[in-house]
Amino acid sequence: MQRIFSGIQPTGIPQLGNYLGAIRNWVALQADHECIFCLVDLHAITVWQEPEVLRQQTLAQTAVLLAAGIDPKAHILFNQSAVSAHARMGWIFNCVSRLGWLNRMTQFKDKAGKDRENHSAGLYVYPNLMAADILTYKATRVPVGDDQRQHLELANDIAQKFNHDYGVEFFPAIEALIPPAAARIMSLRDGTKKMSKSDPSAQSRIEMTDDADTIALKIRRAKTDPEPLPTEPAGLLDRPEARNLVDIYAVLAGITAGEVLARHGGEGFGPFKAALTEVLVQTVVPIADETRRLLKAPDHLRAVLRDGAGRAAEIAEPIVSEAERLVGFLK
Ligand code: AQP
Repeated sequence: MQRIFSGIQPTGIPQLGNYLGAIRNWVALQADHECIFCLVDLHAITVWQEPEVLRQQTLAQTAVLLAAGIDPKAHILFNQSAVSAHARMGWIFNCVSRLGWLNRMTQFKDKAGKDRENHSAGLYVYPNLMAADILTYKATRVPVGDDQRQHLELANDIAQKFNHDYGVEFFPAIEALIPPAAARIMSLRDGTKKMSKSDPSAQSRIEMTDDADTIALKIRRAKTDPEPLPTEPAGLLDRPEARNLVDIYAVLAGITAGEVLARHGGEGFGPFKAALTEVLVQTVVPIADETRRLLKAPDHLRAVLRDGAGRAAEIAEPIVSEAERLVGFLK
């Protein structure tokens, strides 16, 4: 059975993009993979996090993942900082990875913007730690959204360079599992920007804890253009907001964008948004309700993470110890 590693940052409440691009896929992969799912709190602090909020968000994300169908007994769910192997492997990879490789990472450029000098060194080396997260478990498959493709290519480069430098076949090749549909869900306020849980505007995203009224309001307010929906997908090409809403509908209803337009093409956004709200409510509200129930028992959520961290460390420790021996650390 192939081993999967995937992570999500506890930087806010998971949004629809996290769910459709990652979490939903994680749930399905549990059937035929050995899965390790991680709340990557070391990554979260690459940008400022209020300490108490970070703790709360770690628990809230745990609740959303359980509510969405992650099985913490059959698989492993834990928070990254609880397993020291990540930081140890991350440091080794900081020394294997090249500045030239990191300079090409578009996520750093997007997140740092023009104010590059004022961002943490952690944000810059983030992809090295992400490579460490995966390779500390010698995971071979990584389900991620399309936005993470470049980081996974870098992880493969790091693994290959490590193997080459130390003359071993220690780390395996990693395969990105990117869902064909829903690879990138865009902001409800700007169809050219990805939906993000840390976007300052809560109106830009559907959160996986939103209730039916909130979803309806956010979709009613979602940015669109004055034209009715086209009848063919080609008509969506230069209409990013319309395309995003059609894509979201298609993924949730399990149909193609063409099929959505066969049903709704020619309609104004009013009726289409009502139909979209209905499919969103069907998916999001049961998860939101279950999340609220689970959040009433924070001790249970902490116990789930503690148990997961113990089992993750059992896998990670021999691998990181061997990597440390290979680089020459005295044991
Ligand atoms: N808009 C998106 N569409 C599709 N997939 C997405 N993912 C995130 N946003 C979208 C996927 O969710 C997984 C977990 O992401 P993350 O929390 O580790 O970091 P992120 O990609 O930076 O997500 P956010 O929501 O944008 O977080 P912040 O605002 O903190 O930066 C990944 O597999 C990602 O592909």
